[in-house]
Amino acid sequence: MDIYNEISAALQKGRDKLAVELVGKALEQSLSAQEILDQGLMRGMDVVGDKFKNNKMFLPEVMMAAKAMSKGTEVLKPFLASGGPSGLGKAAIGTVKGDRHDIGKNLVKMMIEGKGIETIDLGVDVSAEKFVGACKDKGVRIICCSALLTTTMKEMKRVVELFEKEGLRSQVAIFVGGAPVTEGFRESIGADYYAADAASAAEMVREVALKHRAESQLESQI
Ligand code: B1M
Repeated sequence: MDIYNEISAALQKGRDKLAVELVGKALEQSLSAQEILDQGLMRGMDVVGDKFKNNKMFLPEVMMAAKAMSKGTEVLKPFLASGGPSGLGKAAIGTVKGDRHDIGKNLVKMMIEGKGIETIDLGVDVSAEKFVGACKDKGVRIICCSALLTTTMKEMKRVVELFEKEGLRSQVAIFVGGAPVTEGFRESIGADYYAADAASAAEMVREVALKHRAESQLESQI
C-alpha cells in the first residue's frame, strides 16, 4: 500500500495518531503537502462521506474520521500556508448558521492566511448578524461563508440580504463555498465570488484584497 492509501485508510478508521504519524512520514519523504492533503486525507474523507450517505458508517465513526482529518491537516499547516505579502487587510470566515461542519472552513482559513491576509475565524453556526458585525466592528471587507448542508446554504442568502439592509453591501466582497454550493447558486443569491476548493478560494481572496488595497491607495492620493 502506498503512503497516500495508508493515510486514507488510517483516516477512515478514525486512527488520528496513526494519521498524524503517516502524514509526518510522507513529509519526510519530501511529498508535497498539497498532494498529501488531496491524495491521502481528502480521498479518505470522500470514502467516509460515501459510506455515511449509504448508511455503512455512522456519526460516531464519522466524528473520529473528522478528528483524524483535523489533526492530519494541522501537521500540514506550515507547509500549506506559504506566506505572502502583508498589509492586505482582513477577511472574516465562518460556517453559516445551523451548520457545524468546520474542516473545509478551517482549510480555507489556513490557505487565506498563507496569502498574508489576517483572517478572523467566526467559527461555526455563524448568524448573518455576526458576519455583518465583523464588518462594522472590525473593518473587515472580505466575508467568507462556508456551508456543507443543502439546508443551511440558504443562510448565505440572508448574509447578502443583511449587508444590503444595513447599507454595507458595496463595502464588502462576499465569498461562498462548500460542497453543495455552486456558481449558479452564488449567482442566484447575489454573492460576489464562488470557489470550489480552498486553494482557489485563497487565490481569489488575495486578488480581491490586492484590488481593495489599490483602491484605498488611490483614495488617499485624491
Ligand atoms: Co456531515 N454531512 N452531517 N458531519 N458530513 C455531510 C456534509 C453529508 C454530505 C454526508 C452525506 O450524507 N454523504 C451530509 C449532507 C447532506 C446534504 O445536506 N445534502 C451530512 C449530514 C446530513 C450531516 C448531519 C445532518 C448528520 C446527522 O446529524 N444526521 C450532521 C449535521 C450537523 C450540523 O452541522 N448541524 C452532520 C455532522 C457531521 C459530523 C459532526 C459527524 C462531521 C463534521 C465534523 C467537523 O466538521 N468538525 C461530518 C462530516 C465529517 C461530514 C463529511 C463526511 C465530510 C465533510 C468534510 O469535512 N469534508 C460530509 C460528506 C462529504 O462532504 N463528502 C458530510 C472534507 C472537507 C475538507 O471538505 O468541507 O467540502 P469540504 O471543504 C472543501 C470545499 O467544499 C471547499 O474547500 C474545502 C477544501 O478544498 N470549501 C470552500 C469549503 N468551504 C468553503 C468556503 C469557500 C470556498 C471553498 O469560500 C468562502
